[in-house]
Amino acid sequence: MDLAVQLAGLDLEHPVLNGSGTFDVIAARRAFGDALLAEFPFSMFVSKTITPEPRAGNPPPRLIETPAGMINSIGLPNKGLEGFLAADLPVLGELPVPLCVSVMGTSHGEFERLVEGVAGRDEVVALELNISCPNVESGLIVGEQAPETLSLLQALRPITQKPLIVKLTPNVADPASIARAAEEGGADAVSLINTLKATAIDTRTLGPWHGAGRGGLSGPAIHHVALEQVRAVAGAVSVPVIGMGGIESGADALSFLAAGAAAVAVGTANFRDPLAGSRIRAELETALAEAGVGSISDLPARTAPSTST
Ligand code: RRO
Repeated sequence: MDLAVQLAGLDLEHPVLNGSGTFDVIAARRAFGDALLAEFPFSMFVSKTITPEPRAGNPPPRLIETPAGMINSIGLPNKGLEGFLAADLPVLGELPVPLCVSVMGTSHGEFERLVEGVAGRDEVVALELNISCPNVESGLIVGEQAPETLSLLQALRPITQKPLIVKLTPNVADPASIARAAEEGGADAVSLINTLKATAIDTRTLGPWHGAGRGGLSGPAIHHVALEQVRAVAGAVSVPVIGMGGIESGADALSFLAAGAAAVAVGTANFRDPLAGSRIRAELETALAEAGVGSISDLPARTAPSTST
């Protein structure tokens, strides 16, 4: 079956991407060698989020497994913009699929610097704006406020014609209102969900498990929350939606497509099996055939969006 999709003007071989920060492609390349490139699990690679300056990330412990999921508190360790451009981009640019670079700033100025630094590079076909960070000027978390989201997009949209994909947080009452603000500001696509705020307690110390005190829950535990948010957002905007949250199988991926997503991203499953994306893509083909769907273009994201929220 032809699984090709068009996403924000990009032609992708199939609809399975990775969630930002869930697949260390440089380590995977070391482990799997060129076999990884010959059968790359994703149709576009989304980088770990980068910030303007280098960051060490949060103190350990950073991860805990939970029933059907995990809570991470990684804290954005990265080399910073200059380090990323010098050390990581040349390696990511050799991948056999288009590259989307994920960025996060704490002010319009920081975001502008990141978008200017990344968007001009030929290796980069799209940018993901991770808006889960507090704005240092207003103190508000950008992605939790529609006006903040709109004004950020209005500042960034003139800088590049490359697709801007806004990564939405699930930690709001009405994600569709944030998605609409992103669309109004000129976003080309939205992706959701990021992790749900979560806490684990270390019952030996009675304090928080994570070094940073709390984290974000991902994995199958959040799958149906994500599906509901994707359904609501896909019904509220005309731009394509990338759905993610606990995808473990082709049937899970198909559920997101049926809920209105144009593409899906595999996240937590990559930690257990770096080739999960390839398996899920193969299973998606079978699941589509079993559902009697002859072509991916027959799915809801390609028809008029519904107005229900
Ligand atoms: O690095 C992290 O701790 C992190 C990020 Br930037 C994010 O967007 N979502 C998440 O669950 N963890």
